[in-house]
Amino acid sequence: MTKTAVVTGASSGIGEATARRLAAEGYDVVAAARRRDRLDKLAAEVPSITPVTLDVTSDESVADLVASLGRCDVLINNAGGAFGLEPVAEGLVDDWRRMYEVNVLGTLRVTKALLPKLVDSGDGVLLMITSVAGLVSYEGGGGYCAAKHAETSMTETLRLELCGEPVRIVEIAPGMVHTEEFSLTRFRGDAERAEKVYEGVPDPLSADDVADAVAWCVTRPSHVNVDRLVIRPRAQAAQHKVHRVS
Ligand code: 8X3
Repeated sequence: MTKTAVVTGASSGIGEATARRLAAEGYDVVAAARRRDRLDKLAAEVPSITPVTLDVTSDESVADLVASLGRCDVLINNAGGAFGLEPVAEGLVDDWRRMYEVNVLGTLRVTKALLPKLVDSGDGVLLMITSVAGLVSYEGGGGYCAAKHAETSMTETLRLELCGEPVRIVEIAPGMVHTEEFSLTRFRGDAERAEKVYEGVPDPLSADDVADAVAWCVTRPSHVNVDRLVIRPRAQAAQHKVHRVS
């Protein structure tokens, strides 16, 4: 029996890399995201990937995802993002609302909807892609750090509440990952500002590095729960300690 893995936010970055990697590991992968054109391209390239249009902020869209699934053995809650880098004193309520909608409430919505299938699988894995922003706060991180802290807390709570059920609850908290869109989204399309984040950093993590960690976590034996895996580039010893070369 081939296991099914659902990956949210699979149209780019960590989500796309994870969908590809889990397909390579032998899963039937449901790649879910809003941008269907990108998912269709991905599915055309990788036969075991099925595209599903998903907006995690919509109850209806999440219900459609569930209805499209036969089974779900693995759920990768990856959809999310950062909007803005203003200090709290200048925080934009709309940005914060979006960050809560996508990162926190979107994750809640998808988790609630798929938990019964994960339990029914008899050996489920629910994996949250959070962030080091869920563990520490940094200037300008305001709404993103708050949202990611909420996701981290949700993960810890789920692990307690599901103790005794056949579902592992795993968190991967990445540090600096250079993807095509994360910083571009945060800076509202300002490519120069986005690239500065990674300037001079010898080797930030790539989306594939995180996908590799995901694959390792989900392929451990069923009794092994990797509670939290913090993954950073060697050049980033801590949030504010980043080695850069000029
Ligand atoms: C992204 C990592 O450091 O920009 O989740 O918050 S950071």
